[in-house]
This record gives sequence, structure tokens and C-alpha cells, in this order.
Amino acid sequence: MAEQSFKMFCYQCSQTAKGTGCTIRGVCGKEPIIARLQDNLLYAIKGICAYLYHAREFGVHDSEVDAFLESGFFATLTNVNFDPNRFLEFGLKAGAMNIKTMMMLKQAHIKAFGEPVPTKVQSGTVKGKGIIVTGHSLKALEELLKQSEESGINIYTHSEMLPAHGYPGLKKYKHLVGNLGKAWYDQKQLFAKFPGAILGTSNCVLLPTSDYQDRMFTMGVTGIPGVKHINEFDFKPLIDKAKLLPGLEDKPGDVVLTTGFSKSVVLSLADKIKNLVVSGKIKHFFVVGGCDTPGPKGNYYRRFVELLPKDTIVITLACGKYRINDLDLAEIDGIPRLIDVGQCNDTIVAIEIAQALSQVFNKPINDLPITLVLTWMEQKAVAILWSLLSLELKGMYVGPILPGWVNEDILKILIDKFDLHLISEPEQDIKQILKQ
Ligand code: SF4
Ligand code: SF3
Repeated sequence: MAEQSFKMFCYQCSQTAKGTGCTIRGVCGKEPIIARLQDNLLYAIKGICAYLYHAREFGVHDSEVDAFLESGFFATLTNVNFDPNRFLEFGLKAGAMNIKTMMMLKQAHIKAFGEPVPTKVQSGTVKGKGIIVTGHSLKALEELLKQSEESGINIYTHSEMLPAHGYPGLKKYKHLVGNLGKAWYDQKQLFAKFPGAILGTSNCVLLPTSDYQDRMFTMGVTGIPGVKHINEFDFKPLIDKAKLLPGLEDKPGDVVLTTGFSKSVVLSLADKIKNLVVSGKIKHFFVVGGCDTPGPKGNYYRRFVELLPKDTIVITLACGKYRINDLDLAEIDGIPRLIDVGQCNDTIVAIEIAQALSQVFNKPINDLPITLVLTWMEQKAVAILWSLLSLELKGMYVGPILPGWVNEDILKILIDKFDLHLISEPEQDIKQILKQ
């Protein structure tokens, strides 16, 4: 990447004396691009660490990833690296290491629970006492399911826990009864109404209201002031609390969600998909999902999917899926038009499906009729974006807002090098992608 592609940028001055990185951010009049690229790397590293943490819960880790984390963190020290191009290289390396990490976590999930199978998930409540589990830790959910099996308490998932229902080793528990609510940010309203106990296993937890603070528990690195903490996967305090709380009513939900599409399930359909593409019945594949951002700007993703022609397939993942997973998109000759492959870390499944389609059609991924339309919000999404860029995927659409570390210069590079697009209006973007 040519150095001159950056405009005048600041050299992290040693006079700031404010610790790691510039905390002044351009007050000196210079564009703090090094500080912004440091932020990007730190966010990507935080995202990788979140997935690594969950992998380690299953006893797996990787020395190459660990070594990268050391060098990546080191590179963000004051006065150690002034070269913006080096930071872009670090971003791409972070992406590659995140792919390795997501793969490691996926393999750990499959080893522990089997490969997911398409599964219908109820969105209502069942009569009886209940515990709702949010976050990403499938290990925590499994331990809770084991420890509560004879308790008569029903277990519900929330947000990024929904894909748990697709794993044979988790869906076998009869008291895993459904999923309540949508993406992470509905938890204050949802948990206030949920009469049972609540477990937060990872990000994204919010500070609880007084309505439910005394019914909430955290575990692992998750912690909230005034909320009880579970140690060493010992869920007895949580189960005991749920036993004392009022039960839920029998109240079926309005929609039944489907999750659990694995690489194997999709690849078992590869010949059929190929024939449908060749015969023109499937024109385009979209990956629509990511870390959802609260607010009306995220309505873009629902509108986008609603407007797609019926000869398109949508693969979805992460909590951004809740913008669209209640839509009935029907099927194309038996192939569902909406395919939920799982959590944000299951981006690796979408990547593997794209790589498999690349082999089936004997074309590079960038030449396939596949477009990624992603929503991003926080650190894991940054790690995933760099993962996709490290694969040299071109033409992705991202939104609904730009992360704080992106400035005009950095955006220009992402656009020039990776043909990255910011979302505009759904109609316009669909027209541009499908060249209608
Ligand atoms: Fe120094 Fe910060 Fe100004 Fe860069 S933006 S020159 S680090 S004060
Ligand atoms: Fe992201 Fe919280 Fe939803 Fe895992 S991590 S997806 S926002």
C-alpha cells in the first residue's frame, strides 16, 4: 500500500505525556491518524480476545494467535510505530488471526455439541419457573442446562444465544424451551418483564434497572456493580434464585424462528444450489447481519431484505439477524431463502460456505454473485470486518454508522483498496448491486 495514500498525518508526539496513544486527538491541529489506527487495532484485538476467551472455555487456544496479540498490543505503545501502513498490515493480520480464532471456536462448539441442524425455536413462554441466558458462552449454557435438568426450571435464550438451539448436544435438553426478545439492546424492557432469573455470559450486557437487578447474575469476565457473580460455572445460586421467583405463563409467541444452518447442511445442498443458479432460479446471495446498532438507522437492513427479488438467498448471522429473522421469505425449490448460520463468531461458517461455492462454481469469491451487507457496532464487528478484508473480499456494504476511528483518509483507503461501500438507501443499493 502506497504511503502517499495518506494525507499529512500526525506523528504521535512524545510531548503529550498522556500515556499510550494520543488523548488529544487533533486538538493540536493535526489529524491524529496514528491514534485512530491504534484504536482500530485495539478494537480488533478486543474482538479477537472475546472469541479466544470462549474458545479457552472449551480448553483450546493457539500460540500463533497469542503471539500476534502480544505484537499487536506492543504496536500500540506510544512512540513505537509511526507508520500508518504498518497499522493497516496489523489490521489485516488481526483479521487473519480472527479467522483462525473463529474457526477454533467453531470446531470447539462442534466437538462439544455436534454440528448444528436447522431447528425451529419458539418465541413465547411456557408455564413454569424460568431462567433467561444472554451473551455468547455456549459452554455456560451447557453447564446451566446440565445443572438445572432436574430442577423443573425452563431455560430461555436471548439475543446471541439463539443459535444454541441448533446444536444437537444442547437441543437435547427438553427444558431449553425457547428464545425471548431480539438483539442485545432490548434487554432492559425484556428482562424487566421476565419474572425469572437472568444470566449474562458475555457482552453485550447493559446496566440493569432496579426492576431486575436482584434477579440478574453475571459470570466470567462479565460484571455489573450490584449484580451477583457466578464462579467456576457453579450455577446453584442462579437456580436457587429462580426457584424462589414467580413462574411464567403459557403464552405462545407470534413467530417461530429457524436457526442452525451449518456448513454441512448448506453443502449437502450444493449440487441443488448449483443447478438453481445455472437455471437462473437463484440470481444472487446476500450475507445480511452483524452486530446490530440500536435506532431507526438499522431499519435499513429489514427494508433491504424486504425489497430483495424473490430469486435471492439471504444468509444471516449475529444479533443483526433480529432485524429480519421474523420475515417469511419462503423457499426456492426447497432451499430456504433465509439461512441463519449462528452467532457473530459463526461468520466463519458464512466464509466457509462462500469458499465452498467458489469451488463449486470454479470462480474466485469476488466473481460470485455474493454481496455482504453488514451492520457493525463494536469490537467484535471490527475484528470481523478485518477478517473479511484479510480475505480480500471486495464490494462489501457496511453501516449504519461509521466507527469513531474511521476518518476521511482511512475510509478512502478502505474504499479504494477494498471497494467498501457505505450503505445508502436500500432501493439504491439493491439496484447498484444487482445492476438493475
Ligand atoms: Fe501529537 Fe496528538 Fe497532535 Fe498527533 S494529534 S501530533 S499525537 S497532539
Ligand atoms: Fe455483536 Fe454484541 Fe450483537 Fe455477537 S457482540 S453480535 S452486538
